[in-house]
Amino acid sequence: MGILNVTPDSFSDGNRYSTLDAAVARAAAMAAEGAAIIDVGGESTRPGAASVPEAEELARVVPVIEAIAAASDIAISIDTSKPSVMAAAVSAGACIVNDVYALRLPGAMSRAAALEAGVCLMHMQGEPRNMQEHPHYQDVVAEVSGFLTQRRDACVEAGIARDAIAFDPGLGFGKGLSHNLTLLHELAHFAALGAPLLVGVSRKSFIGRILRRPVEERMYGGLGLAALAVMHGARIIRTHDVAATRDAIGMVDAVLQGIGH
Ligand code: 9MG
Repeated sequence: MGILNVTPDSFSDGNRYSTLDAAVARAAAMAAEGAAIIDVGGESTRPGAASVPEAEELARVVPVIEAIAAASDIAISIDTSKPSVMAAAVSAGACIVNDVYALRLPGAMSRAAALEAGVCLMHMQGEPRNMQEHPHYQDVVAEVSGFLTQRRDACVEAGIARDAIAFDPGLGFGKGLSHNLTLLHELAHFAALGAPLLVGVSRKSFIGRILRRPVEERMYGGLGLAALAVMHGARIIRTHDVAATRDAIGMVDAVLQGIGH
């Protein structure tokens, strides 16, 4: 899953028309590098990020999704928590809802059910504005997996097909360093919960903390974790660095498939 952030700071001059062209070109490049899904987001979910008004989020993502869908048949996911953005994105050509709130905002679950889209349910403690202030858990693996399975039950009850749901432990979302490392160590537990497992570590700050690297130097650390994640059963890796990630996980996959045995 290639990350396509459509926020004013993501493309050089922030002008709507050049941003649209640049975003579509970036999506095409990620598809050529081997992405199977393009994850389009118009609201930052970074720690401390403020929310974006609905009209602004719609204006950022809808033209980009329409243009990508017109140019190719790659799967498009919409990274949003707002029901109206989910609906507009699916009308524009998206087929997956990637919601860091796991459809907890009012109306989100019923809207996702009506759209018949695939859904990624992600765990987050708190919200982006404050999630890294005091993350706390008694048992992070049990709490995150309990949350995900409860949200799945609620989704199925609301009419979302069980096999349309993916899980994501939400690395970096309301987690301290030791929580992130424990979740990564225990990924096989999440992979065994009966839903495709999505993992996102690309450029995240806990990589920078361990390796003492600024954001632009975290790719190799992320590749190590992507390989570990696939080794332990992850099916989707959300990344900024598609070509490098394809190669890293392609090798893990070859070993797992027993090629050469
Ligand atoms: C939007 N977004 C940012 N990081 C993410 C992650 O790790 N997983 C998912 N599903 N979405 C994310």
